[in-house]
Amino acid sequence: MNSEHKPLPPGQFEYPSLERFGLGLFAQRFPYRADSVSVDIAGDVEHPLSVAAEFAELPRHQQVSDFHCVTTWSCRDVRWSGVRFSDFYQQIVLPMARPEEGAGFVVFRGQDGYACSMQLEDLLAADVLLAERVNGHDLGIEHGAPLRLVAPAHYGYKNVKHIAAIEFWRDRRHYRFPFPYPDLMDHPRARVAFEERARYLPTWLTRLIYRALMPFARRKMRKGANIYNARNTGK
Ligand SMILES: Nc1nc2c(c(=O)[nH]1)N[C@H]1C(S)=C(S)[C@@H](COP(=O)(O)O)O[C@H]1N2
Ligand SMILES: [Mo]
Repeated sequence: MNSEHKPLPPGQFEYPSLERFGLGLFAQRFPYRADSVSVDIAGDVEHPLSVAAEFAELPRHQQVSDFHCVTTWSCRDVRWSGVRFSDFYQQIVLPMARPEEGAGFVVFRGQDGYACSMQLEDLLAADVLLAERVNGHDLGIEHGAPLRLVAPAHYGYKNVKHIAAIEFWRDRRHYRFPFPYPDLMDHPRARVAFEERARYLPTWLTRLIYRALMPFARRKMRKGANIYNARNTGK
C-alpha cells in the first residue's frame, strides 16, 4: 500500500525522520556494551540464563513499519531487521529458560536503566522484532544499540532500546516505570490503534500535555547524543 495514503492513527502527526527520542532522564545515559548482543533471561523462570551465541543463530527478518511516539509524532516506513520475538520465545525462552505457568508479564530492561513492560500475548504478534538494524545500518546509540524492541502496534515507549534483560513474571510486583516518572504514564498495553497513551487521564488532555513537552524532550535527547558523540570521536 502506498504509505502516503495510509492515514496515521488517531492523534498522531507525521514527523519526517526517526530521531533519537525518550524520557529526559535517559538523555545522557548510554549503553555500556553497544557492539555485541547478550540478553539476560530472568524472572519467574526455572533456569535464568544469558544468551548470545544462541541468539545469533535465530532466523532474521526484515520489515517496514510506522513508528508512533506517545507524544504524538509518527515516523512512517522505518525499515527494521532482526529476530522475531516469537522465534526468540519459542526457540530460546521456552526450551532453555522454562518460564513458570502464567509468566506472561514481560519486562524489558535497557542498559541505560530504562524499563518497560509488555504482555506476552502482544509480543507474539508477527510484527514484533528484536531489532539489530534500522534503515540498512546496524543500530547506533541513538536508536538502541545493540538490540531493541520494535512493536509497531504499541507506542514508542514500549519499544525498549539497548536491551540488557528480558524478564518473564507472573505479576507486576517486580516492576515499576522508571522513577521519578509517574506510573500513570505507563499504560499496560499502550496500543496505538486504541489510543492507550496513559492511564486515568482523558485522551485530549494526554495529547495536549505530551504535545507541549515533545520539543523539550527532543532537544534534550539531541544534546545528549551530541555530548556522547563529541566524547567518543575526540578520543
Ligand atoms: N532504553 C531506552 N529505551 C527507550 C527510551 C529510552 O529513553 N531508553 N525511550 C522510549 C521512547 S519514549 C521512544 S519514543 C522510543 C524512541 O526511539 P528512537 O530513539 O529510536 O526514536 O524509544 C523508547 N525506548
Ligand atoms: Mo515516546
